[in-house]
Amino acid sequence: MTHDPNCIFCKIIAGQIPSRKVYEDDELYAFHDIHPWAPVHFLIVPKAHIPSMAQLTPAHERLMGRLMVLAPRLALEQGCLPYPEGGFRIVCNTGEHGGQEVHHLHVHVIGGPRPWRKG
Ligand code: DGP
Repeated sequence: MTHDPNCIFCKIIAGQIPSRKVYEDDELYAFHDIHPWAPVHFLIVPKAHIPSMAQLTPAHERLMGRLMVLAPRLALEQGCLPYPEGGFRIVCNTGEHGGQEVHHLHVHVIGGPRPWRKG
């Protein structure tokens, strides 16, 4: 599995930097965002170091499908109320113009009662 020793999220996945884990399996890791925008705010990342969505290829379809199917399950477990009264927002910042700060592909899952700080 690809790993970048200088990547902060690779270090979190490897346990070299502490995180508040939400979920883990052999391919995916989820943890609470250090600067939450809303009552529920966690990140889901592939364990493999993929810099952003811009590097995805058809070989990643199954992995990204798993990530997207996992998101609503974890959102409910983390306290988001069910659809349609509750729900959540998915954000995947990509590249400089997309506002991406950490260059390890991650999906923000954001929810809880509004208003939120951002969005
Ligand atoms: P962005 O690249 O802009 O999509 O956002 C990166 C997010 O990662 C940002 O909301 C803050 C979060 N983050 C950055 N460093 C750490 C860290 O060391 N631990 C945790 N839990 N979150 C982090």
